[in-house]
Amino acid sequence: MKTVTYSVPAINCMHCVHTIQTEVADLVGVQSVKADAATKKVDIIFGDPASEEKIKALLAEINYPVAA
Ligand SMILES: [Cu+2]
Repeated sequence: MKTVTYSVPAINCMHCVHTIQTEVADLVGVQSVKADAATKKVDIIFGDPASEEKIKALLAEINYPVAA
């Protein structure tokens, strides 16, 4: 298992939090996802077959791209 924290500036309300948590949790291999509207950060715990590339691609796809 791997833990990552991403900065996602587009998070600004509980709806964003809910969307991100629901979508990322659907990725196979993701064990936990916690988004925070105050800090605009997303904590994710995952293992195979999920990967940082897949998670970042998904976040970009749903219009919550990870800050570089
Ligand atoms: Cu929102």
